[in-house]
Amino acid sequence: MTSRNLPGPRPYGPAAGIAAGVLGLGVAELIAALAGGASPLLALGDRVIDLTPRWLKEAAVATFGTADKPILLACVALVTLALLGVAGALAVRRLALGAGMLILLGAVDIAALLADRAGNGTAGIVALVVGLAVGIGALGLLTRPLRVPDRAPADAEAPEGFDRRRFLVSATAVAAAGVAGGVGAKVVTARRHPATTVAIPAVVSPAAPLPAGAELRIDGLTPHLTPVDDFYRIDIALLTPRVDIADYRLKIHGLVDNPVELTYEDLLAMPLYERRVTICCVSNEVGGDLIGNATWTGVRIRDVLQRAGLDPDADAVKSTGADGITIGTPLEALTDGRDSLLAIAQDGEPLTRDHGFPVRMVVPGLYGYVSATKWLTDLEVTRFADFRAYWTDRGWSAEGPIKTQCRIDLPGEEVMPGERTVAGVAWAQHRGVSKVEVRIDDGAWQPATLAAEDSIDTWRQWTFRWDATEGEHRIQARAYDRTGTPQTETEAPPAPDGASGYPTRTVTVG
Ligand SMILES: Nc1nc2c(c(=O)[nH]1)N[C@H]1C(S)=C(S)[C@@H](COP(=O)(O)O)O[C@H]1N2
Ligand SMILES: [Mo]
Repeated sequence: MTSRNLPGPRPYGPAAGIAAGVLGLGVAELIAALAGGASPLLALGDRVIDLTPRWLKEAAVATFGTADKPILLACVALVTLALLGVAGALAVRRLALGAGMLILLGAVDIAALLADRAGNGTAGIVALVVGLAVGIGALGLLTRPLRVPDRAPADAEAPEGFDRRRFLVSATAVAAAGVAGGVGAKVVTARRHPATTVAIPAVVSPAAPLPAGAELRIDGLTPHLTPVDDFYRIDIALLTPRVDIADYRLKIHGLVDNPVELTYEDLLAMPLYERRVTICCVSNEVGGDLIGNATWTGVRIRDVLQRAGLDPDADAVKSTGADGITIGTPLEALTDGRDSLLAIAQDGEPLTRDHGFPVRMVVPGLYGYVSATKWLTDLEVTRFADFRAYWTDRGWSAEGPIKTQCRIDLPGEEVMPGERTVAGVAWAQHRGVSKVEVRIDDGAWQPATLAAEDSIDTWRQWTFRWDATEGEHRIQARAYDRTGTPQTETEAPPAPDGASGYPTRTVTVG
């Protein structure tokens, strides 16, 4: 009494598994959102990010750039759906097998929630357990009419008397209820964090006017100031954290005389400084674009640290973001007089969520992974010997001064013969760029013309006139910092402390 007369195996089992799983997940997401806990799905994605080995993460960033996160989420979703399908197929044979598979998947997710970086996993776990129970119940009901006797052939997935229409209607309804739960979770989360408008008070120390000639205005050359919308974004947050200004607290503690807790208003009431600083990512390849220059407004970090009073034994600050990241910064870079800021605004507007709203760190001269903490919630004054930061745990250097580098933006890969403009940007934050040289086809190094210097904390545009002759040519550039040291010729990958080598552009002239 089997379905031998039906053509081939039917997707009913997998469909039932996916529908039931989607319902369970939707229920879990909704309850987690209502309880203000971590999202079970995103926790899974976060764990995948944390466990991804360095080489794979670099390859992902290199291949997909900023699209690496949506792609990762899509992969997690696809794998989850596939496993739910397997659970459904198993449930057709025996419900306990399918239920066991769902419990296994739930256990993996619970492990991910237990490791929630922001320590917000408990409510998520409760939500997941409820979702799991609902999912198993739905799996049982959906697969009941499909369950085949033990000795039935393997391809028999729809016994006689199975009402296909009825199954499709109920499976669709179950899956739709799950999707509704997920949408509901999004609505609940958005409601809990209403958009707030913030007025940035007047600054006591505005940025110096941009020197004439710092922006060369050449088509195709990177502009001196990077618009917020074009600013590179690198972080481990699958979903940018939503931090409410009303509940915002910045804790300053550790090796201090008196721990301090500051609200957002407290920060706004302190003297505000406005500075242009170029920040960049240690993952930037030679010639890459994980770098940007902006005007930041904020409180000086040393002013905040002074309010707490520093223990002379301290040599580091461990900062924490609302995404749960920890970042270690040399105390010296925060107190030696450079413009290290707790920024609240970028280009005069409150920070965007992508770039760290409401408060982030900006430290001239250090790669972002050791200094530029977004969604900042905690500053612990400590010693490098006493902690490990998120990326130091993953093989990156504990300290990350920016390496002198430059990039060739122009010309394109194909040009006509004649006088051509070679141009780009060079950076050596907090040392300053003093010289850029260009060589063609391994010839002699020739000086490029530098744009006016904005400050030693910003990059500098440069240009070079090139008499392009027919054929294929190789253009290379190198920058010097103000100590007279040229950038390193030896090629090195981004890990563990920043890429080096000369940027190269091959151009076909003709
Ligand atoms: N909270 C938090 N802050 C963070 C990160 C992060 O993952 N989480 N990434 C850092 C890295 S590696 C860089 S390069 C800069 C990038 O800042 P941006 O995204 O505003 O350009 O932020 C830093 N601050
Ligand atoms: Mo970075």
